[in-house]
Amino acid sequence: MKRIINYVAIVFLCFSLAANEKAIIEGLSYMAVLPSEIGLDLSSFRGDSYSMKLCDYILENPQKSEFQTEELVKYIRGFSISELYKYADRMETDKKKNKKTDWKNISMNPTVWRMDFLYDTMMGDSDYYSMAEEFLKNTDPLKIDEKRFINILEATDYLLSVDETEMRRTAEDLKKTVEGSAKVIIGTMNDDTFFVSRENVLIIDFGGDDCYIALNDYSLACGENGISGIIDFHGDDNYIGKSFDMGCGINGVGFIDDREGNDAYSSVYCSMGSGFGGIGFILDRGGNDTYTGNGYCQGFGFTKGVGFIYDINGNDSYIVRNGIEDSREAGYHAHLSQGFGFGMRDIASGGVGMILDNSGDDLYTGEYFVQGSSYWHSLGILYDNSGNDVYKSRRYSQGAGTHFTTGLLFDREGDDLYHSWGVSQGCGHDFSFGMLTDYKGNDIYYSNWLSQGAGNANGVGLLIDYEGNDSYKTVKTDSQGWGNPLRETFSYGMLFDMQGEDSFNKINQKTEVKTKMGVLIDKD
Ligand SMILES: [Ca+2]
Ligand SMILES: [Ca+2]
Ligand SMILES: [Ca+2]
Ligand SMILES: [Ca+2]
Repeated sequence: MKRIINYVAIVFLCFSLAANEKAIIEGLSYMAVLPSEIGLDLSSFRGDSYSMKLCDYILENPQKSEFQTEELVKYIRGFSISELYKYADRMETDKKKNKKTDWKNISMNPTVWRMDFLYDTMMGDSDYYSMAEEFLKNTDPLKIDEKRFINILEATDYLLSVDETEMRRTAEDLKKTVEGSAKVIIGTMNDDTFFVSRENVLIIDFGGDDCYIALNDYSLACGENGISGIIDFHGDDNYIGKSFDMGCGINGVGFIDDREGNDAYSSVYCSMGSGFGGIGFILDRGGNDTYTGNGYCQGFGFTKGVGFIYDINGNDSYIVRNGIEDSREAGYHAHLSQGFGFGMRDIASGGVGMILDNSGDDLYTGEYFVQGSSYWHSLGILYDNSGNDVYKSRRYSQGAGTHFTTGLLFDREGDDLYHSWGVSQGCGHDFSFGMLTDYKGNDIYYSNWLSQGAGNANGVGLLIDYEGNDSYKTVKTDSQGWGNPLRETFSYGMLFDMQGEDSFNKINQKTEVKTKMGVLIDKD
């Protein structure tokens, strides 16, 4: 009877909903579960003052994930950094913007940041906690001068909106105006090499194949309590960083806006679109690009931070390798990258990390915690809009949430390959939500265990595939629509394939409700 009632409610609801939400509602009905039952009631858990509203909202309303992601995509595509941050933090936006940037007010009081507690595995507990506490003190939402911070975000919006002609006309004036708040360097039409040794530097370059080199940590395109950026109009450029750079915002904004060319970005940690109580991003508008790092990079959002890469054109490679060995498995590394949100467990909520790749055949490779995943009250999103893509990872990846958090992977078009080892491809672990949604193309999914729509320890994992002839392969049975009971409450897993000739572990299987907590649906 309950199922019939649910069905009536569902038919009624479906007229007004986004595609993905409809699929979630329809799929859950096979288990007689309503969307409200997969959301977490956060009021029964202790929160902290650092949480970002969007992260909480999605955890409470996971069926709204696609809609909320499209909101973020809209702000990123509109180059509106201020609206993006406001939406992630408070889910509010302003129709009325300040008319003029106050260029004298784009840097705040200097703070000496030391944040290697994030990746220094040799550090003792007492150093770790005192450094983390220092960071939290400086990022305390109650103490931040919000007006000044919004001014910095709007200054960034302005810089992204200036075209080449306008920039040529105004660059010298900008240099004079900004003097004192940030250092401005204007490059030549030749192939320049820039060595950068400090934070809060703006570089504007109109031509040539350039090389940008960080001499220290916290330097190249690192905005600390201020703004730092590179606007490069032409050429094939090479960016070489250390850590906390190349689009790193620490209570400020750090960015790279590369308008053209095949570019190579390489750095170590906390880089290439990483935000710590601020926004860090790379906006690459064209060409075939390569991004290489060791961790905490390529769309990484830490506490009160947003980090993203928006790559508009070309066939790109996102590579994270080596770095910190993961304590769970020798030989593999904890990468925390490629659309990853990270909070400090039991200490402070995390932020929003995202990759938005608009077109091209792309490669994403990493090991633990990558490709639309997150840890502890955060949000990680990988959104690939088109092309035939390859996703390769090890664990906690490809739409995976671990501990009170959300991880999402959306792939809109193309024949894609998803390869991982476990806890991946739509997996929620420990009061978390993980979802992989693929809309078009003939896709291949491969993983060994706890994947392809798996919920574990009160988590919810969904894999939804719309069009195409797809192949799904797993080794263990805790996958492809699997959930387990724990702590007298739910875990749900769902694999929902809408169309096409599909194979599930080499069998053309039909819909199977495995348990009250797990379902595999093959509609056509
Ligand atoms: Ca250049
Ligand atoms: Ca490029
Ligand atoms: Ca792509
Ligand atoms: Ca696809």
